[in-house]
Amino acid sequence: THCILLGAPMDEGQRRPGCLMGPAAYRVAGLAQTLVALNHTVEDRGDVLPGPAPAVTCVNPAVHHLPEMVAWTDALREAVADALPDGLPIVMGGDHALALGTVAGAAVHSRRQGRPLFVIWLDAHSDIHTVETTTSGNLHGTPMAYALGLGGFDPFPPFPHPVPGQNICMFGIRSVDPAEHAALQAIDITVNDMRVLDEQGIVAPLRAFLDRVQAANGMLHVSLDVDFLDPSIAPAVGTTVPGGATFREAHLVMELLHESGLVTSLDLVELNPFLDDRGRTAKLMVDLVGSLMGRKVFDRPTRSF
Ligand code: DIR
Ligand code: MN
Ligand code: MN
Ligand code: MN
Repeated sequence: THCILLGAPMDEGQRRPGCLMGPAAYRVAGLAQTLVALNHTVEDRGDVLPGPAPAVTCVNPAVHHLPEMVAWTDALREAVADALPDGLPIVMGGDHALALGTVAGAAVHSRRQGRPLFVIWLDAHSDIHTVETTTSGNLHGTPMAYALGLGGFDPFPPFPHPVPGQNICMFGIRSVDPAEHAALQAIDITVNDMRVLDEQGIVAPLRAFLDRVQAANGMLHVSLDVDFLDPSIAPAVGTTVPGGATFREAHLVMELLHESGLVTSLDLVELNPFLDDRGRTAKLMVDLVGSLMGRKVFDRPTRSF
């Protein structure tokens, strides 16, 4: 696979500074070298540069850094849509607000290909606030609602080709605000919260979704938030929530995604290197990308997904 690295050094989607050092941390932790060692080719296109922030405002006074996020959304949508014809874009964040742009870019490309877009959201949070419902004002809590084409995103360009709820699958969810709960109830969307993983494990729900992606000849965007992982193994994130995915669960997700052969784009979000413990979270994220891109101990008989 030709892997295209794109840096998104931004942290205006939440309030704790530091995520903008994420792209540098992934480079230091050896993301490119890991991919090359797995016989992939790597092209680091450097950091995406947003245009000037437009003069936009919104009715919700809690929201901060709206103009900056509109500029990032435009720049990242174009960067991802430009990269997809050439290979597999891996966007190194940056906080999760970057997915406002990356999923939009994937949607532009999938429409051009005439193939449906599917999204896997690996996160403690459902990130399904609109600009109007967010009470924290942190736009990293909004990209799912934008991708669904929900209203309440007036200052943003309309989402190119909204992703139907049935094409979205969330894993690891364990922190949902009241307005998000209402949104999730109103939409046909698969939310595998931690209770589902406790009862069924991660394999059955993931395979069920991947079967649907394959049957539809879909493209698959994976958005991996560091807080999907349990804070004991991934401390470098501003919004830790106890009870997250274990080391093995996370690697298993990545290994199954690799075996499916369906992944077409990837976000790595919310890494805050300032909060890390000797780079262990950055290294874990790089190792998870290794599993996603084919690292394994032994080959296993392939299952037809
Ligand atoms: C909370 C936290 N739901 C909010 N969200 C996220 O601020 O809207 N934290 N995404 O990582
Ligand atoms: Mn700022
Ligand atoms: Mn998130
Ligand atoms: Mn999160």
